Amino acid sequence: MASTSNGPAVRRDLPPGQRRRDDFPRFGKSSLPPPRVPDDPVLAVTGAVEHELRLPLGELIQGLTRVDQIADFHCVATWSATGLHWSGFSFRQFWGQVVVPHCRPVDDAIAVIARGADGWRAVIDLRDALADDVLLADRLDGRPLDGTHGAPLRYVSPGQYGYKNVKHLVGLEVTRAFPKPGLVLGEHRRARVAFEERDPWMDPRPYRLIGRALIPLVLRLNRRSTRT
Ligand SMILES: Nc1nc2c(c(=O)[nH]1)N[C@H]1C(S)=C(S)[C@@H](COP(=O)(O)O)O[C@H]1N2
Ligand SMILES: [Mo]
Repeated sequence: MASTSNGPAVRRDLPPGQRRRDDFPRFGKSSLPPPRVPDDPVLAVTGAVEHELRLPLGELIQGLTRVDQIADFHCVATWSATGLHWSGFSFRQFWGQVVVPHCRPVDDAIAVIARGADGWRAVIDLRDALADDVLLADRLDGRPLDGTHGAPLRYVSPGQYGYKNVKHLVGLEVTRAFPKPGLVLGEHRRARVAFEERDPWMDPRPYRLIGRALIPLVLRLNRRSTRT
């Protein structure tokens, strides 16, 4: 989209099939309130590794470099929130400085299964996990993450659809195989926004229509579950 001299300074196109929202609503499958954050939150690294690790978040962030990043967020149901300011730690640095030396993943590891405290899970191809812009984020827009957006720690991968951006992150399970995705609104192995990899089987066009139709219901369920 070309900008005119009087128009906004920055005007970018969204990825295919996406529509901008002005807000950043709580979304996702969960119609339950956000999970309670324990006093001493821990991230567990398990699976195809020599040594499993349970890492208190306070320790995890020691020795890692804080990274601030502005990124857009794209839900597979076609809404996008733009210009979110995340702060946290590079997943690649975490992998290289913590997971590889301390856990020793098997040579043929291909993915990690990221789990949220609410039972959400996403399988993440290591090629995507090790991209430049993937963060373990603990802050959003200048404040600690709240229950709405994934306290205390969130996996943030702007190049992939929202469903790979696991909130309330509690576990990373290293794996040698990619589990078979579900048949109905399943999880794409890569879920790259730029290639519109919404679903492992379904064409993106019908998927867009289904996603759009579901947005009001999912918003309503999420709103109801966060009302106090
Ligand atoms: N733990 C957890 N992570 C999750 C979800 C969830 O329900 N639980 N929903 C996913 C989906 S489908 C989307 S679009 C985003 C929504 O993030 P938001 O609630 O911060 O907008 O979180 C993703 N990560
Ligand atoms: Mo989503």
